[in-house]
Formats: sequence, C-alpha cells, structure tokens
Amino acid sequence: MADRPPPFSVQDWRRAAEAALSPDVLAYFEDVAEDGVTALRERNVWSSVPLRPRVLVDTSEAETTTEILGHSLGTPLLPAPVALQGLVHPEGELATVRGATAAGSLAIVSSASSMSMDEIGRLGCPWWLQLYPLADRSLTAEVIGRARAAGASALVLTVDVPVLGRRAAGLVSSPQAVPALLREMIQPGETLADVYVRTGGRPVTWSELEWFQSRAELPILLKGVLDPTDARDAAAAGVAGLVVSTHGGRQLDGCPSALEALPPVVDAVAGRCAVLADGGVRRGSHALRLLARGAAGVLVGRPVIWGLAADGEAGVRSVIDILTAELRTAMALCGQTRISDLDRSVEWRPNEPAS
Ligand code: FNR
Ligand code: LAC
Repeated sequence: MADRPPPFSVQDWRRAAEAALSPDVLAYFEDVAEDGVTALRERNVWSSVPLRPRVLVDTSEAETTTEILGHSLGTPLLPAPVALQGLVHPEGELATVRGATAAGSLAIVSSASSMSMDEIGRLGCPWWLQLYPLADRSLTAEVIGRARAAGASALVLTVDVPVLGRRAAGLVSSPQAVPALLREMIQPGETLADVYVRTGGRPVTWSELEWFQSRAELPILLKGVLDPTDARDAAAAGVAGLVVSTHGGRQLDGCPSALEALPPVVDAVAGRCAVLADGGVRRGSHALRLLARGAAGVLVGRPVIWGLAADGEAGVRSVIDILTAELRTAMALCGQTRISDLDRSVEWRPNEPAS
C-alpha cells in the first residue's frame, strides 16, 4: 500500500484487494447464488430508505460505543465469519481477530477458518465461533469444548446452509483451501476426501438446537434467519441472539435483503434476544439504517476480506475504522449522538408533520 494514498472508503480497499488476489480466489469471495438477485438487492436497498438530516443539534460528542451480549465495544461493526481467510493473507483469521480488537470490535471466526482455534485463543482477543455442526455429535461436542478453552465467548450456529446455494465460481482448488478443523481431523492413512465423508455436515434443526443449548455452556446465536415466524420460535427457544442475513446473497437467491427483513423480525422477538444483521454493508450509513431498524450489531463480510488481502491486520483495522467513522458522521448529520438512541426516526418520511 506504500505508494498509494491511504484508503478513504472500503471501495479503495476493494481495488487494492483486486490487485493483490488471483482471479480464482477473488471469484470465490465475491461469488453469489444463481442470478445474484438478492446480492443486487442488498447493494441497492440503501437508497430506497433515505435518511433524515436534522440540524441545529450539538452532535460534536457523537459516539459509536455500544454493548453486545455483554461485550463493551467501540463500534457495532463486527467482522462476519468468512471461511478460509488464509487464502487471502498468510496470517488469515489471526490478522482479522487482531485487527478487529484494535478497532474496538470483536471478530466472528468461521468454523471453516484457515487458522486453528488454539492459535486464535493464544491471541487473547475476544472472539466468537461460528459453527457448522459435524455429522458426528461427539466431534461437534469436542469442537465446542476446544472453542470454550480457546476463549470463544459465544457460538454462532449458521442455519441458512441446509444445502449450499448454487454459485458459479465454486470452491478454490488449492491445498490451502482446507479449513484447520478438517486438517486436524485427518487420521493416519486418510485422505482429505475421507475426512470430508467421515465428518460430513449435520443439518441444524430445532431438536439439534436443543442439543446445542444443553451442551454449549456458551450463549448461542442463530445466523441466517429472515422469517419472523422462525425468529419468534428461536426467541421462544431461548437463543441469545439472531443474525438477520442472506449469507451475502450466497444462499436463497430471490429472498429479501436484511434491511427489509429486519422490522418484522425485531417485532417478532420483542426484545427477548439480541438481533444483529449483515449483508451489503459498504458504508457507515448502511449500518446506521440497520441499527435504526433494531440491529444491535452489524456484521461486515467481504470488505474485511478486502482489507485483509491488501494489508493484513492493518487493513482489517482500517476497514472497521473507516466504516465506524462514516457511521459517526452519518449519526451526527441525523442529529444523533448515541447508538442506543437510534430508531426509525432517522428514516425520511415524506409529508411527516412536525413533532
Ligand atoms: C461467507 N459467509 C459465511 N457465513 C458463515 O456463517 N460461515 C462461513 O464460513 C461463511 N463463509 C463465507 C465465505 C465467503 C467468501 C463469503 C462472502 C461469505 C457469510 C458471511 O458471514 C456474511 O453473512 C456475508 O458475507 C455478509 O455479506 P457481505 O458483508 O459480504 O455483503
Ligand atoms: C460460504 C460458506 C463456507 O458461503 O459459508 O462459502
């Protein structure tokens, strides 16, 4: 990055990442399901919700500090769990977790992480583990135990991948495209293909959720909920949180964006659990709209990968810092000074009378 002006927006980081990555790796990270209808919707939805500028308010003290499931954070913007970060930077998830901590955030690490949970634990930074359960429950229980030992403070069960969405680019065929968890499970004489067959995936169902709740000894969040009925039932089942998400437009093509799905979900859970959201966030003002609709935190997927690819830990930190600075500016221009005060009054409503 030495001979470039410092990145001013996450799009500058995207351009830097495009220059740094090979086409097949870039294609895996940018990939979307089928026609990309949902992915496009998530890019464009922001302009359908204009913001409401308020003036003559002292917003010089606008703050982005917040609390999410007991963590006091400097920003509500969190790196989303994104698989195989070792493909874009040799330090992979270690750089992401450190960069997040430096930015006052907390990273969610994918169960398809390139780095082992022990290595992540040794950083001494706060982190959450995202989990795709393995076919063998005893292996899943072992993984959860190791996550707890490595300091993970919540378990994020991703529930929107009962099958993988159909994506054109597919996976990267390189020896580095193997999650650390699978690498660790290879028994003498086994090939990687054998491990995939032996461990497999296990669908997360309501009864599976009960098993997790009785075992995890960690707060459990469900990631990939869009429907208010599912949200209501999850809250009734006692989960700690939900992530309203389309998986970055990589699963059901044609579903609505998180911004559209949020209000009924927030109504359905009625404060019984935390609600977070992600998808298409490229500006702090995008995060502002999600927070205003009741999200307690906002996950950021691909932009973090762009920062990581181009400049490791410093790039991750910069991406979160840029989005946080933009959020603070957007809050101030809407006359807002606290995350906890945000609500839909920041949305522009034509013809609304003065209050
Ligand atoms: C993901 N996502 C994801 N989610 C998850 O729960 N576990 C995972 O391993 C992954 N892996 C993954 C890989 C890649 C390449 C992408 C792009 C995404 C989804 C991710 O957590 C998040 O929901 C989206 O990335 C959010 O959308 P944006 O911010 O990328 O637009
Ligand atoms: C993906 C999986 C790994 O979206 O979540 O690529």
